[in-house]
Amino acid sequence: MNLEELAALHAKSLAEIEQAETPAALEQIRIRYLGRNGLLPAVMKQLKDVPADERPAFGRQANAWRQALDAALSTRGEALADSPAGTAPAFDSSLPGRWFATGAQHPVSRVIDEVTRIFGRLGFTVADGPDIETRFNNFTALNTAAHHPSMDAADTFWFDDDLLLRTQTSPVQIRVMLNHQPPVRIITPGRCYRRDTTDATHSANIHQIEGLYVDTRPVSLADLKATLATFAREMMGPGVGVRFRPHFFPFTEPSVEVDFSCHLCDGKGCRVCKQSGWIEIAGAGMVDPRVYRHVGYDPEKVYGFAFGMGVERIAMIRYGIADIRHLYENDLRFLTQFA
Ligand code: 2U9
Repeated sequence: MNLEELAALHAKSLAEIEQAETPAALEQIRIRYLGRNGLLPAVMKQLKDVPADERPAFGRQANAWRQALDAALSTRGEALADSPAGTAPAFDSSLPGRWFATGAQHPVSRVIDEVTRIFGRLGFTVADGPDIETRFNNFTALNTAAHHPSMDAADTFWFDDDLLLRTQTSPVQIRVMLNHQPPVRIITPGRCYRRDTTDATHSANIHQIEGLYVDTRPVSLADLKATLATFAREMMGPGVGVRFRPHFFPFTEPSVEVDFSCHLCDGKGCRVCKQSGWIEIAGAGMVDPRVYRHVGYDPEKVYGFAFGMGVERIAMIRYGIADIRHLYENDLRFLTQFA
């Protein structure tokens, strides 16, 4: 082979590469020229037969060819990979689909799901009811005094004298007791409405989870405490502390407020627990006998406890959210953090 023939082979090989239609065809060309038994190694082997005065030029030309082959193969290879014809087969219906992470569960839904799961294991089923309620279900049956300030138009959204947007989910439990005999063991997650002015910790629209257990066998405050302590451990881990402080609610007697030890400082005191080491999580108590009378239960024959907690509050504590408004502004940069 002489220099001219080598130049011709060089040009032909580049033209073939340029015309290759698929990655497979390109690979065939690569093997033909650069493979172990390819033309370029064959040319290199002939180098010793080239007349001595032509040899350096021939060697340089052969090396230039190798570099040109490498460059042309990689350029054409990239071009074919980018083009649809290069990704044969274009669509393989036997491959599993790709999962696109397009969203995340809302922190409020996450808390509701988790609390529901925990109480589900303790035998509680979920009950729900309408957002628009009657004065009786929302206030009267819950032993709210006739002119209690919470019924004021400044605090509650009224439609007329009787209908309102429920201010808590307790009316759901009233409905269940009106329609079912004990035992009743339910939790009621749902939306509630209050005429609150919105700020970092208040919103006119919040979610609550309330629970109710009523039975004909004795149910005591000790059962309530054990149930909420179990809930605390399931929610926060085995090391959490739980304390009960006496309180007053119209619908329970006796009543307590329930605190969990602060999970951020382990009870030592920090900004979140306002240096107290404790975070208020729920209210609870033994169902007031007057509530039983309103739903037709005999207060001498039934025993029960109830509790309630605010979902947004728990979500904020749990996920370190400083402002309740973040939960309702639908900013995906915020919401997708909770994937
Ligand atoms: C019936 C009888 C009693 C539900 C209860 C609380 C205590 C309570 C608040 C917690 C934070 C509401 O979101 S919050 O502001 N709730 O403190 N709720 S006992 O008691 C009931 C419910 C239904 C028939």
